Amino acid sequence: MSPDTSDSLLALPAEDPPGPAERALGARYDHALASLTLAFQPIVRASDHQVIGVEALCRPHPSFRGPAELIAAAQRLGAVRDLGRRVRQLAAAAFHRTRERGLLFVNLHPDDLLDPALASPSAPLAASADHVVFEITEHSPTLGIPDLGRRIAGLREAGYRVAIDDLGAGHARMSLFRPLSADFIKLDMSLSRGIDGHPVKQQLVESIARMARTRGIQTIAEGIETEGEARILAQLGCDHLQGYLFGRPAPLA
Ligand code: G
Ligand code: MN
Repeated sequence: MSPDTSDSLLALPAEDPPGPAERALGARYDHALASLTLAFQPIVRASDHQVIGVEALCRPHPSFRGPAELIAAAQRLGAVRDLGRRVRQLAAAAFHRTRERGLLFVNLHPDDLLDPALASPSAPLAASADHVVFEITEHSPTLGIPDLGRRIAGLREAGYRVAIDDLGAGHARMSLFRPLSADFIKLDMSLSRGIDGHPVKQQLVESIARMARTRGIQTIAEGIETEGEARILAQLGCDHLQGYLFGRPAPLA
């Protein structure tokens, strides 16, 4: 594993020599990175449930409990960009098989936005940029990214589309709206959950969907598990839906 250098948001301070625990984590992490796979979850149009694309999700080796734990390890090891590059390489390798299903949504860590390789013309996804949507999460580290608006504009100039991920999650601050021109907004599953019996969530989602539409931004509601949630979200003006009701994340057939 080659640690990230330079202006990473998350790299360990250089004066921290790796102890035994760090080295063990590093070995476990290296193995998980080498055996990393992706699962793909469909995103469907709200009006007729036609698949418009798939989201690529990390599926690490079982020595990590899930993507969040793998990302936390990468952060501790100062290797977040390595992980992001690996994910985009795997996504690119799967592209010819996801293409028939429309757009390919790929999650970025805030630190990936500082990686010069991200928007490079020789990046693995560059040739398919017009089918790729990068999901940018609203987690608070995003606040620390210099020139966030310019970096997002650079991705769009390189042909990618951009989604704001997890809007409405606990950590969300709506801060990404400020500099942003996005193509999609993804509403966190906490907004979808039980929305058919929750008038306040309905009002919130309806006003977000309306605001997005007037700006030419499409909305995707996440975490749909019931027909009732799907029906009301379509009525409230969400363009697309994602969740177990339509398909769990799964390897490509
Ligand atoms: O942060 P992001 O929205 O990319 O996270 C997606 C995560 O949500 C994945 O780990 C995926 O397995 C999970 N997920 C996807 N659909 C559903 C759903 O309908 N219900 C629940 N509980 N989790 C879901
Ligand atoms: Mn996502």
